[in-house]
Amino acid sequence: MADNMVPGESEVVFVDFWANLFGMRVLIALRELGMSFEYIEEDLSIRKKSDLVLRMNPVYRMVPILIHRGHPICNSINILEYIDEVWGHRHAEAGGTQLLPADPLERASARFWADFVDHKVFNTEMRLFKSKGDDEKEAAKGELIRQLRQLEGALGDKNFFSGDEFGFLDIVVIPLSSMFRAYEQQGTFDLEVECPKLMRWEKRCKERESVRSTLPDEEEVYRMHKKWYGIE
Ligand SMILES: N[C@@H](CCC(=O)N[C@@H](CS)C(=O)NCC(=O)O)C(=O)O
Repeated sequence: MADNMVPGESEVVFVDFWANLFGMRVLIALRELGMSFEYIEEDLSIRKKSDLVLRMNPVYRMVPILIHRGHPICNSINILEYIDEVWGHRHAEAGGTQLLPADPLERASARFWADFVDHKVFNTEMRLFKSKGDDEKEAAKGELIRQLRQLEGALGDKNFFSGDEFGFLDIVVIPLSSMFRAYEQQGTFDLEVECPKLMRWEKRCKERESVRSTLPDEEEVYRMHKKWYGIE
C-alpha cells in the first residue's frame, strides 16, 4: 500500500480471518496470480464485526470479502470466479493458466464439486465435530469418509482435479487439508488408508508456494475450530 493511502483503500483489498478455510482459497488464488493486495484481518474470535465488514457484506456479515476499487465481492467461490474473470486472462497470457477450465463441461463439473464441498463436506465436518456419543460420531465419520472418497473419485488418477495444471477446484479443496489431521483425530481413522490418492494430491498441492505460504499451522486451525464448534 502506498504511504498516502488509507487502510482499505488500495485497489485490491482482502478482508479475512486467518483460520477461515473459505478465505484461504482466495489468498491462494491471489498468490497464484501474483497479485498485489492489501490484507485486513477481521478478528472473528471477538464476536463483534468491524464497520468495514458490516458495510461491505451487510447481507451475510461474513468474510472473506474481496474489495476491488471500493466494490465488495463476497463468497469465496464467487470471488475466485471474479479473480479469474478479471485477472485470469492476464495470467494466461503470461504463460500461466486460467483458474477455471476452458472447456464448459469441465467448468460445470468443477463448479459441481465445489458446491459439493461447500454443501456436503463442510456440513459433515460440522456433524463430526458436534457429534455426541459413539453412534452419532460413527455415522458422521462414515459419511465424511464416503464424501472424501467421492472427491477422490473426481480426482481419479490425475495430478490435479483438472489434469496437470493446478486450478480452481484444487484451490477450493486444498484448504480442507488444514482439517485433515483434525478429522483423523476426531474420528480416529487414517486418511492415508481411506483416501491414499487424495493424500498424494495434498502433498503435490503443498509443494506450491501459493499453498505453503497460505495454509496456517494445522494444530492452531484445529484449536480455533474446536472453539468455534464448542468442543473440549
Ligand atoms: N459461503 C461463504 C462462507 C463464509 C463463512 O462461512 N465465513 C465465516 C467464517 S468461517 C464467517 O465469516 N463467519 C462470521 C459469522 O458467521 O459471524 C464463503 O464461501 O465465503
